[in-house]
Amino acid sequence: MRIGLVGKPNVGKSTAFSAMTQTPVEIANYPFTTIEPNIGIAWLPINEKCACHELLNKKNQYQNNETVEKINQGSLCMPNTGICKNHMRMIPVTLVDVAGLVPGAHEGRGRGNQFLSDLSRCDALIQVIDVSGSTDLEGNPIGSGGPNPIKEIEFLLSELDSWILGIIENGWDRVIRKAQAEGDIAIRKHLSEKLSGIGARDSISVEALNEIQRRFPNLSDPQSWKSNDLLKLSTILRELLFPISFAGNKAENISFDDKKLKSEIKKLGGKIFFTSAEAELAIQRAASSGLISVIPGDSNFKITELGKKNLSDKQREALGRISTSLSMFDGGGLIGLLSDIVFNQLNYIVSYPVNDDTHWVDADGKILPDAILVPNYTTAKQLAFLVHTDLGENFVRAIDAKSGMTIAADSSIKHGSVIKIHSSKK
Ligand SMILES: Nc1nc2c(ncn2[C@@H]2O[C@H](COP(=O)(O)OP(=O)(O)OP(=O)(O)O)[C@@H](O)[C@H]2O)c(=O)[nH]1
Ligand SMILES: [Mg+2]
Repeated sequence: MRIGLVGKPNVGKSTAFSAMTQTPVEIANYPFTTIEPNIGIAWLPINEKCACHELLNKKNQYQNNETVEKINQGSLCMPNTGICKNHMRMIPVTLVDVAGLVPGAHEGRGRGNQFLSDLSRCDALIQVIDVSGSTDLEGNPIGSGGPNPIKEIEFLLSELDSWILGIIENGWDRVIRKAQAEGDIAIRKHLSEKLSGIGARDSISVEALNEIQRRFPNLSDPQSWKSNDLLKLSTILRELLFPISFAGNKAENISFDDKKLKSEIKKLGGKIFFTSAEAELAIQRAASSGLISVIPGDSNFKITELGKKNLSDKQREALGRISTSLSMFDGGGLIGLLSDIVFNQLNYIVSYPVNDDTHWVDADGKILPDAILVPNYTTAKQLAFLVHTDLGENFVRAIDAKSGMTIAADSSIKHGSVIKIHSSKK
């Protein structure tokens, strides 16, 4: 899973990146602080209790004090990557924080749109917008009175469309000549080839060509399309390739009507979460220093023993104020937004492959070592391929370890399922 952070310069993309990945990066109050992309891992809590909670209940039915001892640690998992604490299992999501984009980037303004290729292979985008009005459309600090964030959204979407248009327009005349001999298949091939460079799935060209026909039933045959028709196709491709959500950042100083903004963004087909990346970063830094403990996506914190010894009254007060300001926003801030994208919008689910469906362990006895993100409706056999090609090729059947039921090769697996895959190869 790969999510790109985009937006005009100086809105807080890198601050959001740093808060979510706990990686220090350059942050400053002027445009184009970031030039080379920052790439890092955000740990996203699964949106339901980890499977180890059910395992614990199962064990408690049959066992005694030894298990109770482990309850205190709040987890039974031995993850290969990430952690599980209080039955909250974290999964990795790659974040890409790119350079700011200004209107006219596709014509080479600002940093141009070279960097957009850094967004290749992203499954979705988060556009960070400035809802405090403290920057102009090019990211220059202006104190207050900045443009309506809807303008930021409109220009960014149109720059993305122009970027995709540039990709598919390249070689279009040649393809049209080819299509006169070979038919529309030449167009499909051209689109697939061009778009594979930015990580598009093979079926994208067919999906987009079907969609353009549905939206514009009177549009001429592709062979006579002009640039403005190709732009319509680019918009559809952008929507298919890069579903986009919005972080209304600097929200502690919001200077626009939040309800109006929400409904305007809804009309554009998106969803906004109000955030304060700077506040989240401050909380995160205090947590990384061991002074406080926080639950991801929660604005509350607890002062640790170390914090009790080292935090001054002033620092405690400041953290308290920050936490209160974060509690004003619905939806769990940046992690809430990430969770919404992964689980609600992209509709991914989590599965725990194991080697032993009684004890839910791998070959080395590690409990629930892997929690993997897969698209909803992934079949048991597809899951086997994702775990290992060998397992997919020699697939016999899968067992749902929670229910003990067999899952047929082409049946979908469920969110939170613990799966043992039987293969014909020993
Ligand atoms: N008030 C306020 N300021 C913020 C917030 N998030 C970031 N900032 C500030 O906004 C400025 C820009 O932050 P960056 O994270 O560097 O912005 P960016 O979008 O990555 O900027 P470029 O890399 O130049 O495109 C910095 O001064 C941050 O401290 C926020 O939630 N509230
Ligand atoms: Mg930046």
